[in-house]
Amino acid sequence: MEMEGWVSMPKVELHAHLNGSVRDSTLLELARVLGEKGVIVFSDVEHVILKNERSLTEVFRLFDLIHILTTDHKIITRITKEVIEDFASENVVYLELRTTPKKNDSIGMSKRSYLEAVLEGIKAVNTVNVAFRPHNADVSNVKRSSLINDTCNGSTRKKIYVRLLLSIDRRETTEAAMETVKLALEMRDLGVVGIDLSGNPIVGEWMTFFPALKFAREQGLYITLHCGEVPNPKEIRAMLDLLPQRIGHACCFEEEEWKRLKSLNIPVEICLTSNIRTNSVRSIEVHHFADLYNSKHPLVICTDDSGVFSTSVSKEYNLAASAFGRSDFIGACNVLEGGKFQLARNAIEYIFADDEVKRELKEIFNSAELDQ
Ligand code: 6MZ
Repeated sequence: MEMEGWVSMPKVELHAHLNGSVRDSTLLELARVLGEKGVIVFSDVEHVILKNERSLTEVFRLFDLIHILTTDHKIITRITKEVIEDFASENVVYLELRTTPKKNDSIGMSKRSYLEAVLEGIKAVNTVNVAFRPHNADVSNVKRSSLINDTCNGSTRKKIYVRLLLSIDRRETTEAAMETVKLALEMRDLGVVGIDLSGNPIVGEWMTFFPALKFAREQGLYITLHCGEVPNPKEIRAMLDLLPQRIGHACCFEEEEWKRLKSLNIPVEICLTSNIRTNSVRSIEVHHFADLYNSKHPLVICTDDSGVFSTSVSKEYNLAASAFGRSDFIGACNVLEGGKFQLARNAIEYIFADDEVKRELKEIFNSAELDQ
């Protein structure tokens, strides 16, 4: 299938970090402004933003820079709006966007006010209709009847479902992690559905985050964990024992952990470009996507950080289809099996939303397929 085919196909994105999905043009604009204010030296950061190849360590250094650029509430609102519009423009019809609520006393930012700025960004989206509140929260806010397009004032507009996951950064303390979980619980009616554990995988101890994650799980929040982005068998086993509803990456699993993952049938968020660029996986030829796909393990193709890795969901599908479709490949698999849309459609089962949303998404896929 050509690239346009992947772009026009409806898609579900379940692993996207807000600050990793910012357009380069926006980052450069923000850097220029801070350069003029003398906060940073623009020429020093320009090449860092535009660089393509990055090790995992460099990626986390880049995040520190991005966080300086996106510090205030207004900018958080702006990037949220842009990121959602960018995903919608390539026909993502359901997006779970994750972000780490940040506290910054010097500018009067609390985790709550950070999240409120994100919610403002969702409301500011104007190229597409956004359904972000769970159905049972406020029915009037959600246009339930329509498929991919909503008719608004006589004109037809696209629609995207957005749900939020709050990330705990591995640099955080137990108390900070717990604060994030409590915030998620308070903001459930506003589209916050779950908790993610992310951040530099070589930083922090599992036991620091465990109390907050356990509490989140007990309270019925969905959980997804960055798991095995670097080798750490003990942590991987502890993570699987928590029975998260999904995990991200699963790059550095040994035989034992594979068996456990497969027996638990936990869906894996696969981020091909990210894994290759950061060297978590040596090359696409040995990527575990093929093994998981061939053993029919639940998986979903995602971007991770579309800005940082200059990718898109469509590009990730294209990469999977072209790389794993090659017959000379050890782990060859036909990503188009079951029809062009099947792999993307499978992701509906793993979303953190109710059956009503799943039903609507299936209809969106069906009608798009009929239009082919
Ligand atoms: C682990 C990652 C990540 O939350 O500020 N993040 N964590 N592994 C990855 N693989 C490359 N990519 C992104 O978005 C940026 C934050 O997401 C996490 C990191 O904690 C990063 O600081 P937010 O919106």
